[in-house]
Amino acid sequence: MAVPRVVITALGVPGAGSTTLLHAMYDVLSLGVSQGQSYYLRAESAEADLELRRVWKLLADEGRFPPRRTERPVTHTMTLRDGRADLAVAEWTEHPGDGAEQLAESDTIVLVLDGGVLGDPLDDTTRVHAAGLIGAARMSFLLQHLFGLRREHGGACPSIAVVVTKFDQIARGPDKSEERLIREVRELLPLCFEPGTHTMVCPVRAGVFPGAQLSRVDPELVSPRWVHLPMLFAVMSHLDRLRADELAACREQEAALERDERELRRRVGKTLGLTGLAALAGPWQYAVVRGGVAWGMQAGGRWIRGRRTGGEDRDEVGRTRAAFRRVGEALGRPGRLLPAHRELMRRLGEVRERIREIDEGRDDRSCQIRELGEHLAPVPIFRSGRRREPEAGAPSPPSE
Ligand SMILES: Nc1nc2c(ncn2[C@@H]2O[C@H](COP(=O)(O)OP(=O)(O)OP(=O)(O)O)[C@@H](O)[C@H]2O)c(=O)[nH]1
Ligand SMILES: [Mg+2]
Repeated sequence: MAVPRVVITALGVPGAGSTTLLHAMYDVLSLGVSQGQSYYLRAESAEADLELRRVWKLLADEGRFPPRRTERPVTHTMTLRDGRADLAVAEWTEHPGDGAEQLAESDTIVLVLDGGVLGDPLDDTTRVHAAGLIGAARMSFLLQHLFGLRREHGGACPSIAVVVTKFDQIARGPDKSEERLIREVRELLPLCFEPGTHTMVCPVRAGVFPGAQLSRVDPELVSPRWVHLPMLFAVMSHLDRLRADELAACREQEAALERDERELRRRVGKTLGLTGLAALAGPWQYAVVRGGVAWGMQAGGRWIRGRRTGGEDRDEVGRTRAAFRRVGEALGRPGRLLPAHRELMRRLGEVRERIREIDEGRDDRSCQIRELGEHLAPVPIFRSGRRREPEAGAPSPPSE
């Protein structure tokens, strides 16, 4: 199976923390994360790896944040691997949010919200201000545009990772901050929770710093948290979509094979209504003898040619009747049907087994989705606005 490509677009106002997130994510995942299944990220070339790492090292070693106002859009191509194989090739683009067309191909949209703006609980007045600062209106416009395009041309909506950066700046009050953030996000970006959406809300941080717009910090304070989860979510939601697509294709194939099988039965049934039938060797499945002419029928039920027999031969009439009976009996028992029918039933059996495998989550892709889901258990994921229940034994949210 070809390694799937996942197109990821990160949108955020200048200063929201997109570039820091990207480099922190690469650093964490290029080293690898391990908990049950392990995951590793690899840039497409040694030079690209060096560049991604260099920017992060500036922060981790010298306390200097990446250069601001990154030239955008800029795309990084990386391969995500689990312990066994390549899972997906991810194209991660930092997008300025000014050209809606470029977004159309995205499988996942990462909405980067500046956590420095969401630090304190919002009320009706401050919410309007915060919505302006995080660029909520533009994000909603772009999402509506995208959803509209997908509805028009068919296809699933891209999944959405709402990433709240600078989690170290989020005030910890009596109200649990993660729950408050989720409520806030739902009010600021309700479109992310509409029917048909698949959305993660993920607070991240590069470290615990004394401010939200510093250019230099003490490198000792660098301690990235959950920065790799948006990438794992993007790949998981893409695999999930491929799984749904394969299931739909299998169901279509099953319906088509069932139609063919009914048609074959109908034709055979009609043939049996004629005067006589003889089982023939060679490419023919069986033949009808009528008026001294034997007609052969090939796999798939197409008449192929007629051949003269030696007229009314008593023995042949006897053999024809016996074959007629045998085919009639066989029709009631799928295991012993005509070869063409047997082949149809074999393919139908294969397709039905694949459907069962996917339905019961026994196929490779379902296993990969489950394993990625285990890593994502600490953050809330919503389908059409409904929160996924955390997996049993999931780690608890960060407590600092
Ligand atoms: N407290 C805190 N500040 C952060 C964190 N991540 C980023 N910042 C601050 O946010 C600033 C902007 O981060 P960038 O990653 O450059 O943001 P950007 O979205 O790429 O910004 P532009 O390239 O200008 O569009 C940084 O210079 C830091 O001051 C974090 O985890 N915690
Ligand atoms: Mg930047």
